[in-house]
Amino acid sequence: MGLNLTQKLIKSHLVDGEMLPGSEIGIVIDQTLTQDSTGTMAYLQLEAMGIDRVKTRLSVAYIDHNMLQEGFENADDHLYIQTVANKYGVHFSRPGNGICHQVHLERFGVPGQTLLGSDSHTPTNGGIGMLAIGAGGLDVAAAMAGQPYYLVMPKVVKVELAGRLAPFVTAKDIILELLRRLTVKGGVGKVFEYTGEALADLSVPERATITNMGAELGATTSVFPSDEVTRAFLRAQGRESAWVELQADPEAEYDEVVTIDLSRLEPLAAKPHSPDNGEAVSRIGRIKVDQVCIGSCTNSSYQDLMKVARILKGKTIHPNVSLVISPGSRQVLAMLAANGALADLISAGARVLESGCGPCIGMGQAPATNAVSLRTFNRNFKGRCGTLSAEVYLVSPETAAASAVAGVLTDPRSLDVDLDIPMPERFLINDNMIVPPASEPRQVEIIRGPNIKPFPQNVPLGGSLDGTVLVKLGDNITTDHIMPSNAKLLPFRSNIPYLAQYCLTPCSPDFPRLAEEHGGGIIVAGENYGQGSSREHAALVPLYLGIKAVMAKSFARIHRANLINSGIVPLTFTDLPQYDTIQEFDQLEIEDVSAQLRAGGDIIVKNKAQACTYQLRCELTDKELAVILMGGKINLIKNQLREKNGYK
Ligand code: MIC
Ligand code: SF4
Repeated sequence: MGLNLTQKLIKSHLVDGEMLPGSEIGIVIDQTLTQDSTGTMAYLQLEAMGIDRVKTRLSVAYIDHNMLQEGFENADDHLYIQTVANKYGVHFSRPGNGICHQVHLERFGVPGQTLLGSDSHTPTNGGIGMLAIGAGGLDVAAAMAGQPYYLVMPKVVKVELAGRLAPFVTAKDIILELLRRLTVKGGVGKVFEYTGEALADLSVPERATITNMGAELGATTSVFPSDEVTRAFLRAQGRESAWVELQADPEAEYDEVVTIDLSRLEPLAAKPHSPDNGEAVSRIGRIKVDQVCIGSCTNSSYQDLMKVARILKGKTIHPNVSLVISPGSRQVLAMLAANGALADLISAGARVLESGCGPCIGMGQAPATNAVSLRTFNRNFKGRCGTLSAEVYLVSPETAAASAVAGVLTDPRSLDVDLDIPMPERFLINDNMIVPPASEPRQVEIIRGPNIKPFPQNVPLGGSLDGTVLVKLGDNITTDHIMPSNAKLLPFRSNIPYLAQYCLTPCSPDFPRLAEEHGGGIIVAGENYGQGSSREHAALVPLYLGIKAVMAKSFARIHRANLINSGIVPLTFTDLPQYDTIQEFDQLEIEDVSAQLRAGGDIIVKNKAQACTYQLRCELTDKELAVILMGGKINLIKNQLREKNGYK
């Protein structure tokens, strides 16, 4: 039997377990990336692990999220990350150099290698044939310390791309179509592997748009083969030597197959407030648009922005539209500046920001009250843009640019402009904003400003677990709900006590106060709890507030791992009436919780308020069980190190 590409990539890195879907496997991690909003925690945790130097082939720390420097906080975080990276053997990509995923694709990604990143869009580098997975900061820190990464062997979905895209229909429309069909939880436990005759037509940045937004399916990752298109991209980046050919065996088997006929696609938009809420632009109609944002790790490559510049050249944006452009990397921005396209954007009225995440994570450019904002980004969760009443639509750069001129949502197929932008023979290469690690680590002093606070740590799981249901939530709660991020809160990513005042407030404004009054408690939720970002703050902050367990219909992959890493028990309802009957403020108790978890069967939860019991599940692998019993991964790692070093 032949292997598919995912199996090949896993097999060549497998150090533990068997490649049977659903069973736990451990893989070696070649490369890691962190960004600043998750990075401070990851490096604090790395420091706590007591190693001298990272053990990976390559680790890079990016600064791209917290770029507004309203006070000392973000600058302090940058300095901490720069110095800790320098000391521990990590490359440092300075603020302004670009968004982690885009820069990594340009300058560091290597087909066939594994990449673990403390950001949910790490799969972007699957666009060049990497096995690139997003994880919580602690898992990334453990990988930097040389530990394998453990995950459940995913199912592999073959996505067959047939036919050709019509003019003005784009890679963004392909992934919006997949999301429309499969929903934001359709990819949980799966890897999406792209094949088919259309591959030859898709450039690396287009592939990366698709693998990037595969995160919104809840997928473990997405991957494209490494072929001549990949080789040409790496050659143009001066890195052809990194290229290897990689593809599935001809007789490879897959768990599922999805076929998309590209010739039948038309420009799509994901309507508010979910990336899977896609509909044809032509059907939504010419709604009035107030803001257009172009950029993010999904759609801000050189070719994307060149197309936008072509559409805008010689025109002026509509007087009622604010157009904001955040280029994906300094390479992209420098090339637009060198060839004059930047002048076309500026002349048309674009507000050009520095290279970074910017408005995508609510770092500025919050739209007006009730505004309609079109964005080329990947997430349109309610409130993420910084304005609760705003309506955010996710679209391609072509749709965004056409609409910025017209002032209404516009199908780009109405444009009369040549958008054939070939990939450059040679990108403008300048790595002078990437600081290599120090050769004399001992001389590097780690600088910690007052914003860097210690992270909360749990205690080993006791005999019984009891608590009050502090909140009962519905389906698809995102980590943006659990731990909101915006220009006001992002500066406090190293300050868990401060962030705790905002935990779950978009759903339940009193949640932090209730948690404090009840001395912690239990969260109840519906399907796909914790979808979206990898931020482990969505677990660390509840831990700080005394949350002991989350009971949900189902969990998103990264958030579930983050809960376990923090020693918070993730329990799953086995039937819906259980969820229906449970009420806020019910008193719950799980007797002998450690013994019940060890036994691995149903977990009996007593509802003391309603004098009834429920059977929930907590399917943990052996590794996860060990972490939960120890009260979190840091405790377990410290314990292992203590045993290794022979002291008690
Ligand atoms: C996001 O897009 O939500 C983020 C900000 O990049 C997050 C990371 C974070 O919360 O810091 C992600 O996707 O993991
Ligand atoms: Fe940054 Fe947005 Fe990409 Fe997250 S999704 S890494 S915030 S650009």
